[in-house]
Amino acid sequence: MHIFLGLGTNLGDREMNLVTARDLLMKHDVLVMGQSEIRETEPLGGLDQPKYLNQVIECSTELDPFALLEVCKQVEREMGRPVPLGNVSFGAKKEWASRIIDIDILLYGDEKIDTPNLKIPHYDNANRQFVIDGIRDIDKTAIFT
Ligand code: PH2
Ligand code: MG
Ligand code: MG
Repeated sequence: MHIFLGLGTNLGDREMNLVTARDLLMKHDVLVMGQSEIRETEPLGGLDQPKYLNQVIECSTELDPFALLEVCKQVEREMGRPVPLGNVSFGAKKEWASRIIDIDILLYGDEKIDTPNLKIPHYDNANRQFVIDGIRDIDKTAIFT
């Protein structure tokens, strides 16, 4: 399946965190085929945090969406991101702590999934300029709804 993932980091060596995330995804059956420019962005929601580096990557994988979500979380853990306690709802701002790495599934082919733990497309794609610009770096024809 042809997928787009969003990478975000605002702690530590941010450039290196993006490299490490791409390398680890490749080790977990996610083939990285293309990458957007890297953008430095203000934290969403006006939070008092360091600035982020954001990048979109284009990948190919045989993993189904739920297995892919587990791989994203696995790579986040391998890079040392603490696992949140309990259930965190989408867009809950208290979830938005600074992070070494965040890997979000932005698009999974044309699939639409709406479950409590996984929403595809990502619920906030159309509101995040760094996501729109990142996908457009790779696919000039992308349309956001
Ligand atoms: N991700 C968040 C919260 N805030 N801000 C920026 N600039 N970039 C992000 O990737 C980001 C954020 C939640 O995942
Ligand atoms: Mg995110
Ligand atoms: Mg995330």
